[in-house]
Amino acid sequence: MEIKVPDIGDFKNVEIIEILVKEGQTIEKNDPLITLESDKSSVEVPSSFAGTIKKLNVKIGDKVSQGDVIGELSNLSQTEIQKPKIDKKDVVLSSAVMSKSNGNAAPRNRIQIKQKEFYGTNPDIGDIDPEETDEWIKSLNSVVKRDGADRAHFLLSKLINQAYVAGSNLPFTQNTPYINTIPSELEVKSPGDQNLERNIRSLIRWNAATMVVRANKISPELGGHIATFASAATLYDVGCNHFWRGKTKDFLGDMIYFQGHAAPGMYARSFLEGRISKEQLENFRQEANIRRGTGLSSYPHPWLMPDYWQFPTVSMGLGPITSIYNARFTKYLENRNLIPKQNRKIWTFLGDGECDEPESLGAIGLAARENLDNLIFVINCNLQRLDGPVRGNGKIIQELEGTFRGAGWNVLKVIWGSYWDPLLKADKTGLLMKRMDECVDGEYQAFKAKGGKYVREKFFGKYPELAKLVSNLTDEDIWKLNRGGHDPHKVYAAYDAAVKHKGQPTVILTKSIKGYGMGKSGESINTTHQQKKLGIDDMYYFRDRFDIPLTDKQVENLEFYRPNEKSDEIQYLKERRKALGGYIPSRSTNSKQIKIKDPSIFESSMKSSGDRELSTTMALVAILGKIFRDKEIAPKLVPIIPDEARTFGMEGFFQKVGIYAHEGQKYQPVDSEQLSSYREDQSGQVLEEGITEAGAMSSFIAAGTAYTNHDIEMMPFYIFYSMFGFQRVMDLAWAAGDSQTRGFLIGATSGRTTLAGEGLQHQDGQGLIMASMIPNCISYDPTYAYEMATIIEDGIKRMHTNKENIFYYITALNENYKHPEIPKHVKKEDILKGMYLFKEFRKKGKATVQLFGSGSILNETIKAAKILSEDFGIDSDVWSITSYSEIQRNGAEILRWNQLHPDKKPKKTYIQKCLKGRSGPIIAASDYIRSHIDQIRPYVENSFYTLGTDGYGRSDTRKELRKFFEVNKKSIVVNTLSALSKEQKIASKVVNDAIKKYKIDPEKPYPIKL
Ligand SMILES: Cc1ncc(C[n+]2csc(CCOP(=O)(O)OP(=O)(O)O)c2C)c(N)n1
Ligand SMILES: [Mg+2]
Repeated sequence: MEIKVPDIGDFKNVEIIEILVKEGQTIEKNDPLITLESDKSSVEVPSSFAGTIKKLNVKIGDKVSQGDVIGELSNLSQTEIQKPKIDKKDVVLSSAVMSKSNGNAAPRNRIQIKQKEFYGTNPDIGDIDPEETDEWIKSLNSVVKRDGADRAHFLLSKLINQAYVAGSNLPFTQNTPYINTIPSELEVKSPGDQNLERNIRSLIRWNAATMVVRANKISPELGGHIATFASAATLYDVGCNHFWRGKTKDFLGDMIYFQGHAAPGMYARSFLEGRISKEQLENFRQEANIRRGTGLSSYPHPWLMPDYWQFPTVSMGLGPITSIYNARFTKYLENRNLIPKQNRKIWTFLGDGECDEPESLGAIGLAARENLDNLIFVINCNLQRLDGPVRGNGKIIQELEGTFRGAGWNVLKVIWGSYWDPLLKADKTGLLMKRMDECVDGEYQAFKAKGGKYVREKFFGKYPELAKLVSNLTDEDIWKLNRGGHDPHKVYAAYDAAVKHKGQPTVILTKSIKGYGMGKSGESINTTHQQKKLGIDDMYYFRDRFDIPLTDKQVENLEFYRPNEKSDEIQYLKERRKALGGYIPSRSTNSKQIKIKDPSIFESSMKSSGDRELSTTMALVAILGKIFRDKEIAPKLVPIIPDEARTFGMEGFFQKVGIYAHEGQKYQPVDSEQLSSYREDQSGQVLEEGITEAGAMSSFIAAGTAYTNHDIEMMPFYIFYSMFGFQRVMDLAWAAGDSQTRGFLIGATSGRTTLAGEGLQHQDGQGLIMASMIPNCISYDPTYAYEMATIIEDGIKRMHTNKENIFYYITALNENYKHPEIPKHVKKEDILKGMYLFKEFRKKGKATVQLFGSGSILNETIKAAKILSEDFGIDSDVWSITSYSEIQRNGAEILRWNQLHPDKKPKKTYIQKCLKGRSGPIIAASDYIRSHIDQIRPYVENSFYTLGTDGYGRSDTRKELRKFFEVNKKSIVVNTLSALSKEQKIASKVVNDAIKKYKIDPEKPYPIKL
């Protein structure tokens, strides 16, 4: 049977660049036969059948189009490539209002409320017929009692739909009343020993606060937070005692994103557990000048405490977005059968103020869409942020409820503590719920700052019925009416419901008091967030309130308290963690290294491309294609693309390895006949993120830390439009470094003059500088395929074989040109060190210069060298600068050593070694701004001239842009001549003549001003 070229889209006469099979070879269905390359991408053509290749009709270099015969296959098995089958049942129909498939519908698997005692109905002043209202409510109550909440929901949906059909414009609300979601009678009770747990919690509170106060006694510069953990202690305590499972040999562990500035609480617990010493507590926030490992980092930083913290969360918003993508990546690994399905959970703690960060809520839609029931957000709504109330005039819990329900999450509100239950039950007027609903957060904050008498007057006093309801309570009783976030029973019940919930992510909205227990100087007041010193009276109050067994003297000495090892508290604490699989937080790794078995896969990139013109992006895609052929390593590759696969010529991956989609593909793609058809698959490999750089970066972090979070080494390649990389998501890139992420960031279409038509907001002249600011990010700006291949091969070895905690930023270009073979004299290690001699243009000329070029501008430099040699008789050495930042890092390190060792023989920097004995001024040109090049200036001994693309980009052709920014061959020539004339090697007239000849306007303003 004939094998034909399938539909390859709009391309005709495409060149065959590889033949991957031989005559006589037996192949499987889908094995790649040949690789085709257009001017934008290369794509493998797979076989539609299994069989033996009888004959091949084509050779490398042939040009083919759809339908051309590639060869013949015999011994067929008749299985054709499976087109995705569409099961009609799976097709999502556009949903009617409140239908099940709508994210706004009631959450699935909601608790069945059968026997709920109803709080009183809510009288409404605007009600024109309260009797009728009452009848409806009674009917509803009886439906709930008889047939359950689902039936009630069904009837309500029907009624609402009917109202729409009848033409009513119903106001939309996402809110439920301002009460707990789980009715008290349905709460699952904690099996824990409540007294012991309270004691433990109190000790943790004490040690956490004392740690901060002590540090600030040493030096007020050190800072720290007391109020945040004080408001969240119960939330962490219940999780640690009952829910969060550590990593064991058989279980990969739950993952907890702790709220960054609540870190003192985790240290205080670890102290009781015996994992953190008193000395360490005393060294909170003092890490720099003491033995590594004895200081405690201010916030969760895996870089600083690599065996302890897993997730850097303190920059607000990063925890939420990265945890969502980590939860998704966990499902990705499970669905691809790379890790076992163990019903692991990802818990993320957020502040309510933090929810104003776009990153916090920006990806919650994805969590719902992907049915991430492994994800639980806990938002500690203490109603305050740093300066004041989060929503003084509104209610943050209600606002967040609406947002999350609207996005399709399961929402559990934990507003009121158990002391409120009898009051809610006793109130038959509905006024209590009404009052709860109508009070705004600014008022709630004041209630807790001003005491029980104030609450009686201002809250209950508004309605005589409510005042009566609490008439037998003392002011102190009223003051004790607790909030849900401080009630371990309520918190336990919500956590229990959350871990059992299926099909949706859950958010738990807890109400708490900022600075809980800090007394008059902290509790619920606006300045509490920055309170890091407590006066002695506050410390006494704290001790008494939480029954800490310390004498006045010990309190004055700010002593920590850890009960005897054999005490019930310590035993209980340890036993709980043992039962749950070990201590948390804890960071470890048991991943197996990845090794490229066959290094020859990089060899073809070392060869000349002949007459073929290609971009470094294409070279990269070809390298990835080859890695995909290594059966062992291929599954570990994670291509991450934010909707630019076609721009980068990567659409071939769609068919080849599929796009990850947890529901598979429920539709026949519009381009299903084509080779690069859009194929979604439950075990797909590509993460096609859509237009979210922050999301894609979060996926990069998730994949690049899989070695620790999932004990499996994965190789992310996140490819993006370079301008929308660091510039857009720098803080996430910084967090990637802190997280010790391993992987490749590829800044495609990079350079300010390489991307021609797109203009100011697209042309990147600074991404490389940003990359160089991250200490463990290694960046390169390669020009040729052999450089790209060398860097990637080394990167895989360093990160995934040797397990170095680094990541790469590599620029890739979309400019097509011919690629030479790796020059014989070039050592790969020099490419990696940041510079190597590309070529000498020597004819015993008048003078010699050193020309530096990088990225696409190296080609201009080479052209300039030819002109200098041929037209001006100037010799030059042309250097390919693959990484200014590597040269800089080496230079700074060596210079520092030399400065500190004045009596020793100075060491040589790498650039000094390269330029040894090579004279003449250096003219360095790049597609990046001058300061990118200037970073190596302190380590350069020759006179040094830099040409870069400073200024705003604009649309035009590459040629015009390079002329505009003065980085083309003519500018390089003129600048070289000018440098030589300054050194009196040539006459200034030569320079002036060249300026005229090349029509360069010396009076044109500096481009930065244009
Ligand atoms: C991106 C970012 N901006 C600002 C800060 C500084 N900051 C630390 S805590 C805080 C207030 C936090 O309020 P909230 O989220 O409500 O947390 P709470 O302490 O009340 O639990 C601020 C502004 C930060 N850590 N990250
Ligand atoms: Mg807050």
